[in-house]
Amino acid sequence: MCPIGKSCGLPSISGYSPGGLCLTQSGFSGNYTPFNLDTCRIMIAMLDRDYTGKMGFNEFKELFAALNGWKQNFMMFDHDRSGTVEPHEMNQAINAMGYRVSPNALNIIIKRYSKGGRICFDDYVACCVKLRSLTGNN
Ligand SMILES: [Ca+2]
Repeated sequence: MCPIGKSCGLPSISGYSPGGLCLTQSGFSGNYTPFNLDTCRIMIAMLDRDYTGKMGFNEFKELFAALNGWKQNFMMFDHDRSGTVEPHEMNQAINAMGYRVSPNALNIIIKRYSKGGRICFDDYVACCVKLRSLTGNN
């Protein structure tokens, strides 16, 4: 099964998990909303160092490890278990990842990634990818 989604056209990676794994299907993200294609594209762009537009198995493993970390982080800071991270929770999460951002930068991040003041896991991951690329922590 394709790790990204049926419509992405990428080759499938089979045997990685029972029944395959698809980032756009629920399951990986648990109770949270499955990834949308935009987030998937951002994730692929982050790891596609040879610019082939495809994700190799090692790149996929790296993404999988990063996602697990972000998911644990997300769940840890979603104190009220709302399935979303609110601005004050986001501040703690960003600090925990080792980033120091100004209040102004935090406001911009929240404006960019939240919907109605709440950040869902999907957008949280997109934000993590962005922070990672901005800080050159690739
Ligand atoms: Ca919350």
